[in-house]
Amino acid sequence: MKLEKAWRWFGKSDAVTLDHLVQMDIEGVVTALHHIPTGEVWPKEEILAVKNEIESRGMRWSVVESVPVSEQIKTAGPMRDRHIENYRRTIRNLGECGIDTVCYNFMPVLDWCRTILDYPHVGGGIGLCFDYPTFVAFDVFILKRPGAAADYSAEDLEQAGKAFAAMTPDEARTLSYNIIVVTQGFINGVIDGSVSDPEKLFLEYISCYKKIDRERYRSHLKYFIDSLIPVCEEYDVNLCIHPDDPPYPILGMPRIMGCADDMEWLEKANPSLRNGITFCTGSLSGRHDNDLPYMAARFGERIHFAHLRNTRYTGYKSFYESGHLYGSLDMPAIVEALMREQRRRIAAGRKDIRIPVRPDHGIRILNDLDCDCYNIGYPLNGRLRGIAELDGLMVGIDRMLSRE
Ligand code: DNO
Repeated sequence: MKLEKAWRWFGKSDAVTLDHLVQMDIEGVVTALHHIPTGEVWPKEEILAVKNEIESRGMRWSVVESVPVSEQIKTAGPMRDRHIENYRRTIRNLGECGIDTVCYNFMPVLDWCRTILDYPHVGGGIGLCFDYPTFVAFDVFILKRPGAAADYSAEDLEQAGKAFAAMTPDEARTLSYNIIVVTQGFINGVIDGSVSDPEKLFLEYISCYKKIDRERYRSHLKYFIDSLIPVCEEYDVNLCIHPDDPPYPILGMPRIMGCADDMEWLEKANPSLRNGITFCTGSLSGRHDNDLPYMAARFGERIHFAHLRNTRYTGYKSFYESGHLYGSLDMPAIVEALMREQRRRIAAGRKDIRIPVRPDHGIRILNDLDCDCYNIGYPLNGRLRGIAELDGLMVGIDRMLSRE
């Protein structure tokens, strides 16, 4: 048995249609009701409409990515309990419609973060990159976050100074807009293209974290999880947290889901297997000391969904996205660990043996380069190449395991 081949679909506005997914042999669709504002309940009729569209083509709505967690919940603001109650109602509605896996993240203000969106690959492809000195330059010299310089070493600041000096004013503006808006808007980020001064609003959001350190932030995550797990248990829904990307604190705010210690904390915080993990290899690879095959095996029982992609390290805390199979990560060892976990679940008689995997991001190649119709990081050909590579890998590992 292989892991379920899944694909992120952004709904009716996506240039890659559900019919395309059928042609690509996709089994599971990963999607969300992107039009519902964060904090509000997802109505059952709307969930069912999307589910029926997917099922009428012989696929399943395999994972919700994501039901976004509001800043009120993350910062324990005055609307926290109301938003959590709405989240519980959404889980209940999803469960009643037979949708059993919900991905979320608990990253403050920003979701994923990339500094270069057109990193050149051999032969003309382009992909995404996180360059740490460029990121520090954004924080200290462009955004000018109060107190930012104190968060970095002299060496970091020197490198950032050089990166900033090499930028034109236009490049600096684009960098900031890419980080705050372009990479966030289409995934229900807190700031979309409609505001007149995104940097000002961004700084306001960041300032809400002034008094929230790592321990306090963990307590906010625990409060959220403890409020949801009883509903997840009752309605058979697996909740799975997406790791921080990159997996360490940025912009002076805590990030608490980036390594094995954090996952151990999660497990202890609420031992229910409904309290699960989205195993995102690309995000976790941002810490060079993360041993991903070990983590996939160690936390396997609560991994309900995986994002597979590779990266190559270019320097201290810096990397570029190198496609799916090849790069600094040992992808065969990671996939083997997940497939062994699936076999363990079958042997143990567990019901949730499906582990959907989606090709995460992709390099823009071939005619991806001719159109701007795809969301940043989500081109058609690059991801299709990724799922094809991963599928071949799974066929080989399945054969190997069945001979043991
Ligand atoms: C970026 C994605 C993330 C992810 C969320 C999950 O491409 O991997 O935006 O969907 O963090 O909540």
